[in-house]
Amino acid sequence: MAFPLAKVPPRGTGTPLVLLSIAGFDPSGGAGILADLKTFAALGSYGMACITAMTIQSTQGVRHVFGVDARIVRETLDCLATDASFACIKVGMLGSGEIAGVVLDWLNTKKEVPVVLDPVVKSSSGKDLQDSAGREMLATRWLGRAQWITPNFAELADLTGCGAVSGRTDVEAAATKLLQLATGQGNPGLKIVATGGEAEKPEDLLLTERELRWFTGERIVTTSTHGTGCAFSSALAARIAMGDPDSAAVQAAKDYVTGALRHAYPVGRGNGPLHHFWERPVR
Ligand code: PXL
Repeated sequence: MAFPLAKVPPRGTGTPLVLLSIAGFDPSGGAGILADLKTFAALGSYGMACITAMTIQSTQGVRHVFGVDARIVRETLDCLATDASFACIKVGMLGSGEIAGVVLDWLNTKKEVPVVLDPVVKSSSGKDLQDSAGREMLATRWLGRAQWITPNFAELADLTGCGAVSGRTDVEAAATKLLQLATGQGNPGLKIVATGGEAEKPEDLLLTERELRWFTGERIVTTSTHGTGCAFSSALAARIAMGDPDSAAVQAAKDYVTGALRHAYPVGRGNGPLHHFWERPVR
């Protein structure tokens, strides 16, 4: 039956902010692009996505990882860019040096768009989500392109070669080293959020050229933590796109993730997802 024209709801008048996630696909929806797009939507933005790798996984862990053909990645990015302007681009799992190179080359043609890089290395279940060439490229070339980077403490150690990083002194030293590496790549303005959500006393460090600030969080006891880093970096991208000052963007992303952890619901038998729409409950 045709829908009577008069009953068609009016289209929204505001133009949404369009965000792009370049990341892996997690079919269980807790991490990767599905989590990113849910987060963008929860924060009122429109999300587009380019898949870099397919994973086979459930809440119980990652079984396999398959990279997407680099030509598909490049053409997807070119296709979307002829159509939309992005307010911010979030980059998550890249999977390999080859894909990391193709994505970086493309991003270098879009210098005006801020990039939030979540330097994903391993899944929480310990599976490699990045090969050694990709890890190398993150540390040696990507720090020159990202405006923001959101490593957890293990990723911070990996990127800087600092060994194990724990406690404020270590984290500040490693983040300072990361900023020096970025400066060496021509990017002294890199903004680093080192996320310490896994720690007993969760604390995140914001380090920029101008600011060193700790954000103390609340420990939420839950097993539904799969994709916490994806949600954080996507929420940060959404808030940056909205024009928040640095500290306000970090605090807002943190508050969003804390709420999504607190309201997480049981899905699957393993480490479940966050409740991305906790501020607007859905069944
Ligand atoms: O949470 C890191 C992560 C990022 N991206 C994808 C993942 C995971 C963890 O499993 O599967 C696609």
